Amino acid sequence: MRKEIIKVLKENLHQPISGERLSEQFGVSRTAIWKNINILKEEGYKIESIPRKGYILSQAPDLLTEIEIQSGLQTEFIGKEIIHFNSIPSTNDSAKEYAMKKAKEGLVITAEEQLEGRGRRGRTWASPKGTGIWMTILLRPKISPSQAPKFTLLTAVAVAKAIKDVTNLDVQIKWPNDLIINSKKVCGILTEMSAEMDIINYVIIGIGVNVNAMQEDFPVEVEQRAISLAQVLGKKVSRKDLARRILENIEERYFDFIQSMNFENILQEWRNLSYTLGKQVRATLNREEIIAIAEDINQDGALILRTKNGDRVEISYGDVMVRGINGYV
Ligand code: BT5
Repeated sequence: MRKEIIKVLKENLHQPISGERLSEQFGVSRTAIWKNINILKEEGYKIESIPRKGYILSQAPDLLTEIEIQSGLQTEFIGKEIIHFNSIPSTNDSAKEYAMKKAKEGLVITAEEQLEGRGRRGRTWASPKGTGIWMTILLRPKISPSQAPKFTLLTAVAVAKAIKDVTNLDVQIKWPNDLIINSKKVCGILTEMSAEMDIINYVIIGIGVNVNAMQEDFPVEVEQRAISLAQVLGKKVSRKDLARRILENIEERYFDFIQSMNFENILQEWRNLSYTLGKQVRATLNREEIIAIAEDINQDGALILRTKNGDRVEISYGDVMVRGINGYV
């Protein structure tokens, strides 16, 4: 009911809505309405009570809740259902549980804080409360499991563009899954899937964006490598606006890819946003370190390197270090 109350108040931003009207509309007592208004206030909604007139919403909090993300969301299926947690071990783990319980494609899990946020290969992802976007999207694409890595590239492009759309900041993509600004990591993506021989059961795309974190919010182990949008801009960014734009940008590219089965547009966007291509990189191949120039990526998201003696090498997973002005990043 609280979601519905907010909806009504949002539709009537300039006109107080009486407790009586709300109680009639929802078939509950005026005291029940009053109690719910108080809970909403505790959640951060600024609701004024104008004597003999009713309630008016003057400010909504920057929370990653269903109501806040959905208001103004222009998607057909991604984010039609959003489950929001105040605190959770990991939105990817939660999405997995819902996926196994037959949740619909497009479900989004969001959290204000993750206690066990995960990176790749057992690494951790710092997710301090209320400072970032920690969210996971569930998809059920009818394509072969070998195509799944494409979703990481697609998401990296979609998030980079969303950041540009909302803040006008230019972010670059460091292969395979980092978004960086000023050589520091502002976003990480963790794509996981469940599949059988030739079909995908589900893909879950976990996205972590440092939005309003300050240096002291990051744990010491990551503070040298991490950066937030607010740190670069010198002002706060609306997390809900950015989350909404991310969902829209992902859906647009997802439709484009699934309907055409052509990944070229996304690859081209990826190349234009790449931090890695054209630079010297350090990579590990068969336990041996190689130094090479990153030439391109292929359809499967593998990085194509050219070594000094002209050999062409493909790297499908792992990390590479990219040489920048201050050494390797
Ligand atoms: C990633 O892994 O970059 C994937 C991160 C995905 C996080 C999202 S949040 C929502 C969803 N739920 C989850 O549990 N996870 C996903 P990887 O490339 O392995 O990078 C991990 C490394 O990034 C760590 O070892 C740290 O060095 C660094 N790191 C950790 N937290 C960071 C942060 N908040 N900002 C920048 N760097 C961070």
